[in-house]
Amino acid sequence: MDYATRRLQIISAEIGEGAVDGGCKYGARALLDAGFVQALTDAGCEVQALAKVTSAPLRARDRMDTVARFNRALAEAVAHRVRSGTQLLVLGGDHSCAIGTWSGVAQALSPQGRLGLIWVDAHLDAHTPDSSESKAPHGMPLAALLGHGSAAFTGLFGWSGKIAPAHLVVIGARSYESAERQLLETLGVRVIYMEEVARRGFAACFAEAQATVSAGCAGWGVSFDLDGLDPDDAPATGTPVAQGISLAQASAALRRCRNDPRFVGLEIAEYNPLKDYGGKTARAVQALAVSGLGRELGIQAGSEALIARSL
Ligand SMILES: [Mn+2]
Repeated sequence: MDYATRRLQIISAEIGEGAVDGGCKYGARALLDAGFVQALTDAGCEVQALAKVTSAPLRARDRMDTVARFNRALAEAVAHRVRSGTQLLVLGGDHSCAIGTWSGVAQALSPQGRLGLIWVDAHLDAHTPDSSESKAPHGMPLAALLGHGSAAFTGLFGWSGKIAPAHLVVIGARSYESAERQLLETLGVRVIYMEEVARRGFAACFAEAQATVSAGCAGWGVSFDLDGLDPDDAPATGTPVAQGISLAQASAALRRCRNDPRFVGLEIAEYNPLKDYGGKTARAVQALAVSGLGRELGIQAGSEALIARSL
């Protein structure tokens, strides 16, 4: 399957219940209202359809249950679209949506092989309900995708371990608890902590990650938590952490996704429009999406101009 030549489908993952502050639920809608589709169209994408999955209000349900139900629906929507050969952009939503996004992709790819994933994040998101103090599900999606934690998160489509540790690379981590680090170390996941990113540059780290996750997999994707970026470039995220990846470096590196026939999709999570005074973070999201998914050939000149314009 050559995903890079296919049309692009955008799925809005409208969930905020996975976080302490629920503002990310409105992230996708705010981005689309601000001309996101036009920016992608200008970058040569043929945007085919816009789907939306929305979490049910909490009311009587507990948070874990609301997040699990939402992710089952999201995973079905994602799997359906990946099977049809389309490339995906999932707009969060708090990062608990990654459970549904990548379970759906893994399920759709499973007849051909495994899924590879690059996880850009300030956090490790590798908590289980036992290790998490806050109990917030957006701190758990990576553990869930690796098969650890609540069965309602790990067991979508009746199987667990949607991502094998060898097919995962985490980049940018700088705020985490020891139980999370221990879980990932025990599993042998390659984590490129922020010190290493600062030393080597994001481009080199991303290139290494791309080589790792695309080796021996049927397709690969990127889950980009905006808090991986420096708060100077993306202040309006669920949980900002200082000393992050610069937007310029991230945008440049994401261009490596273009024209890779096995790049199945990009997820961008944790945009909180309620904190986005002036729209700076929305422009950052747009720059990342255009960088990763833009279609034009003769990339260098064209995309530099596009990115400059969208900043
Ligand atoms: Mn995250």
